[in-house]
Amino acid sequence: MKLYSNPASPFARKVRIIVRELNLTGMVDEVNVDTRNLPDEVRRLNPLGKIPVLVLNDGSTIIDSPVICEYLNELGGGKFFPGMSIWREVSGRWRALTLQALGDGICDAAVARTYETRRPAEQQSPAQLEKYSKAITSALEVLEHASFAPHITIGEITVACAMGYLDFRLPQLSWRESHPKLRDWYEKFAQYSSMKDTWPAALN
Ligand SMILES: N[C@@H](CCC(=O)N[C@@H](CS)C(=O)NCC(=O)O)C(=O)O
Repeated sequence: MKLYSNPASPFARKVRIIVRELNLTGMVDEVNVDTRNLPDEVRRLNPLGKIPVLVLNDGSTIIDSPVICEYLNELGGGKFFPGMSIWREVSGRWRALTLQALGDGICDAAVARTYETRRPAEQQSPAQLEKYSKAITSALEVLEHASFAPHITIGEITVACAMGYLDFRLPQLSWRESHPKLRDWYEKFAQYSSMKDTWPAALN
């Protein structure tokens, strides 16, 4: 299988963590692409022009990190996507998927904010920048009071990738000071070797 990825992408990082946790590294060839100048090959595979993209050995394509992660979880017999559990909602599937949506939402806002600040200063929209910042700080407030599972789910992985991306692209946010519970949880989570092995970095 071929994974079109980028070392700075928090969405690709989710996939790369699952690959490592499930010992699938020998089956997945990670190909780094420049998201500022996406190759036509990737645009053909994903009409949305985004990574990550996973191409299976039969040539079929899976896009969007939640879908790719769930596919690899099935393939590798993982437990990152809990099954349905009506009576254990807090530790069940909907908690994990909602946490994933929150983490992905932070990344959407942080990535969009990063792209906005790369535009010439006179073209940047202060209202858009404010909107992205507000989404990030509001989501952080919710995460400070969230209950994280003792076992890892896709929710925990996604939130950890979001925090790593904030440290990488928005260090001035200094989120740790005002979110001590989240900080303590994250500092432990960041010790997993799959986290250390996928630390965000610029491509060039
Ligand atoms: N919902 C998508 C988001 C993917 C995404 O936004 N990827 C960014 C890189 S971090 C990208 O490819 N951006 C290229 C662009 O928008 O031009 C997912 O979860 O995979």
